[in-house]
Amino acid sequence: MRRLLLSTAVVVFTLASCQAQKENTETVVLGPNPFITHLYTADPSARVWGDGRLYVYPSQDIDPPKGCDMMDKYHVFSTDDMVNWTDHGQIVEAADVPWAKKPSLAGGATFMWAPDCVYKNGKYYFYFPHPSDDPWNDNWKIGIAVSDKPASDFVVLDHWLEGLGDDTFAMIDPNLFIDDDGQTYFYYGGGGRCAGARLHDNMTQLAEPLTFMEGLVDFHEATWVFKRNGIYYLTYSDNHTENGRGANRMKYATSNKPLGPWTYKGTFLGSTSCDTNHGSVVEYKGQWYVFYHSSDISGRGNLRSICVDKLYFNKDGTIQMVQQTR
Ligand code: FUB
Repeated sequence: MRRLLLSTAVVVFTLASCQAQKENTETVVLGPNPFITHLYTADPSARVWGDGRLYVYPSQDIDPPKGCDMMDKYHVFSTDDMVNWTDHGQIVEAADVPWAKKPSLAGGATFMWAPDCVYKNGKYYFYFPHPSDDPWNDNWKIGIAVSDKPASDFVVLDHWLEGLGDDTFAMIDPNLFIDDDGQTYFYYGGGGRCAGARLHDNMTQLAEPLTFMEGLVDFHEATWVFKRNGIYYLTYSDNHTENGRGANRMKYATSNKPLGPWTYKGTFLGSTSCDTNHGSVVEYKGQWYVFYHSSDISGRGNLRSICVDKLYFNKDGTIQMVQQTR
């Protein structure tokens, strides 16, 4: 009898929490896009940490822009309701990077492009790409800043991520993925190339040489890896153009292993008002979201603003086309 009562209680509790999750999913009404309007932000990497908040780590386009040369001064934003966002302020800037050969970079360019952040061993690791020398596009390195907190007190390490190898052409858009067994993977994606490798548990060295990802179609940049129901997903931006200008879309591929080979699945986010596209995918409070950027505020490709929309999966795990809202 006691066991029956207990299992009844478990069923009731489970039903109640399912219901709560369903209600929560259905009642979230997102605010207007772009959702950060006081700064120009791009390349949003969204993460959910143990404090129950969702954090976004984007890059910042500095006005006036000079291509993407003058990007700098990473800020962190967070929310607990997907509507009200806190700007936690700046965490890292180019001037903090001890190994950057700044004077040699054309026109003092700061080149702080798309970052990512992960939590491991009690610390937050913030990874960012930055050129270490001229010619800048052949000499990208991945910098690391570490903190005990998700949105402040980051200290840039005096060395870049070790083990990247000699070929660092277009080594931009770092992305980190931690699998269920605790193994961390590092990926980058730029210049039409996407590579990945296991990361050492110290989070500052690759544990093996980078290998290029197989099976991606029309890959341009902006790698993002996540796992859902045992399926690994790799999302990226393509090379699509329209009317003679960039109009990149987000595509994805799936695998049963974190380093592929990958099976191409298609486009899930169409072009925005921006030449580039760069997104991240995350589940928060029972709802999946895609973060990306547009030029809806500025009308200029190098002054971008971050956006978020709901993401839906079909029963077979494929991703539905995102309805971009404004
Ligand atoms: O923001 C600079 C670069 O533009 C990023 O690294 C790319 O993904 C593209 O968004």
